[in-house]
Amino acid sequence: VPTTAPHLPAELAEAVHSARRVVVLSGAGISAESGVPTFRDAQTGLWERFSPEQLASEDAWWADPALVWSWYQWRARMVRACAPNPGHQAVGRWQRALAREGGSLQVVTQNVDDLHERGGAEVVSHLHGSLFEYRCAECGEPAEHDPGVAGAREDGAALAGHEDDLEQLMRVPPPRCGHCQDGLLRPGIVWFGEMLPSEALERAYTALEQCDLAVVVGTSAVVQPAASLPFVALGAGAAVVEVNPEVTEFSSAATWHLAGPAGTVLPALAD
Ligand code: BJW
Repeated sequence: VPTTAPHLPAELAEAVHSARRVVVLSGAGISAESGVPTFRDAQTGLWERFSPEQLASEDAWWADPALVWSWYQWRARMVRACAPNPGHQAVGRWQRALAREGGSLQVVTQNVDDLHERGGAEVVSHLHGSLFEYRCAECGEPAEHDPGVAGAREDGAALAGHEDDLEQLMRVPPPRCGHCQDGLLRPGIVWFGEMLPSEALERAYTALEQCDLAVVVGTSAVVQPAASLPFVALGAGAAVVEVNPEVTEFSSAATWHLAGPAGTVLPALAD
């Protein structure tokens, strides 16, 4: 994996230079260099250590709300302790530069962290929700305050040694909804088998249909419907550059594949 800025092919450099409407479609890999685990990477991926069936579906929630709640609280604490990396920051700089020139850069992310925002970029679409938003599992009302902090241990570090062992995870029952006073609050995450928020998906389709360059970064491109979005850009005649140290399901269709980490390659594209 190269750690020095890549030399961009001349045609790609020209496409980047002339692009006025850019979309960055990101996945977990853009946050990997911040210390946030991806899902499917060998050894370090969350799904290597935890079972998605036990944690990331509605069935899992109803089977054991305290386990699912506590696992997401651990994830939220872990993300809070991480900082945006040069990849997130490059996206923010590129967005501001294009806006100054009358263009636009729209960020569509599958990530449930807030590192794009903390890296200085506005996000038009969080396709899979957020670790920091909650709603009632019964009445659907969003929680007004982040209930994760109250009653939860702030010392994420104390749990760090046990994070790969659900038996050791300190179980905190989910709080009740302040609106209906009955249902339990659940994480505002899109689990397997759930529909994506329709506005977020519509904004993503619109952005990709209208862009002249899409950058697909840090995603294995296996989870639908997000994995189909790069094809929307290609179908609309846009060039699509993939940034990923590994070859993915999408690589053979990409206009360019830049094999390197986001924190090195995105600054080379943005600056
Ligand atoms: C770097 C890097 C560096 C590393 N720089 N890069 C068959 C059966 C059942 C269901 C389905 C089925 N076929 C399709 C489905 C539907 C299902 C699906 O797609 N499943 C597939 C896995 C097969 N999709 C859904 O269920 C979606 N809903 C839906 O379709 O509704 C309609 C429907 C309903 C009922 C039935 C069927 C359809 C919802 C999907 C929600 C996904 N949610 C998750 C979990 C969120 C919870 C949580 O955070 O805990 O979202 S899954 C997980 O994967 C997470 C991610 O957003 C998502 C994508 O992962 P991502 O970002 O690509 O990460 P990785 O780890 O896969 O890849 C990281 C990449 O980074 C790698 O390529 C690395 O190389 C790279 N990398 N370091 C750059 N430094």
